[in-house]
Amino acid sequence: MLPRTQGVKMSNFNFLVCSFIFLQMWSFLLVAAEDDSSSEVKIEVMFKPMECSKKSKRGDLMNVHYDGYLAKDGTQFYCSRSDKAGHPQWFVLGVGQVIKGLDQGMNDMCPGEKRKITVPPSLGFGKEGKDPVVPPNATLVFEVELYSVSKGPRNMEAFREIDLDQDKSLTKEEVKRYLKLDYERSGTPKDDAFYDKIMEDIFKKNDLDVNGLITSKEYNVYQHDEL
Ligand SMILES: [Ca+2]
Ligand SMILES: [Ca+2]
Repeated sequence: MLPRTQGVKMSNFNFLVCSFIFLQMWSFLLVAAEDDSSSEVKIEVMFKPMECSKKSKRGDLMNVHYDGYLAKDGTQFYCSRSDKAGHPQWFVLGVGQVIKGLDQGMNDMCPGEKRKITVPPSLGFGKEGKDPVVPPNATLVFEVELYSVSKGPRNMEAFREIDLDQDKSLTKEEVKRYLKLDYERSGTPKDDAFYDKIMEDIFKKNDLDVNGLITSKEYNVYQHDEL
C-alpha cells in the first residue's frame, strides 16, 4: 500500500517537473519565434511523394494551396482553400509574385509535396506588416501543398510552344490550350472553369498593359535575372 502511494507521489512530482520543463521550453520557443535576427526561411518537409517527376525551380509556374499563420500565437491570417472560392493559387516561383520567404521556401519541391515554411519578418511583410491581418515584424508560418509545376513564363522554349500562330504574343486561347495539354499529359484533366480561373490569374500577373495579350516582352520580363 505504502510503496504504491509513494509511487503516485513520485509521478505527480515528475509531472510537475515535466510541466515546468515544458513551460520553459515553450517560452524559449516563443522567444525564438519572436526573434527577428534570423534572416533565413526554415523548411520542414511534412510529406514527400514516392515519385518526383520534376522539382520546382526559379521561373516555374506553381499551382499551390497555402495556409498562413502568425508564429507568435498561431492565428490564421490566410487560407487559399477558403479564399477565391478555394482555387489553388498560381504564381511564378522566384520572381517576387509572392513574399520572398515563399519564393525561397518553395524551391526544389516535388508536385504533391507538403511543407511547413517558417518565414522571418525580413522575408515576409517586414516592419510594416500587412494591414489588417499581419502585424509589424511578424514571423509567419505557412503550410503549403504543391499541386503542380509547369514551365513558367520565363521559359522561352515554352513560350514558342504556347504561341501557336508564332506571332510572338499569347492570346488567352493559346495559353488555355497549352494548360489543357499540360494537364492532360500529366493525367489530371480539369473542367473549363478550372482553366478559366488559372487564365485570369496568369493574365492579371503577366499582361502588364492589360490588352489581353502576353507579348514576348511581357512574358520575358524576368529573363535578365535568370539564374
Ligand atoms: Ca500568338
Ligand atoms: Ca499585354
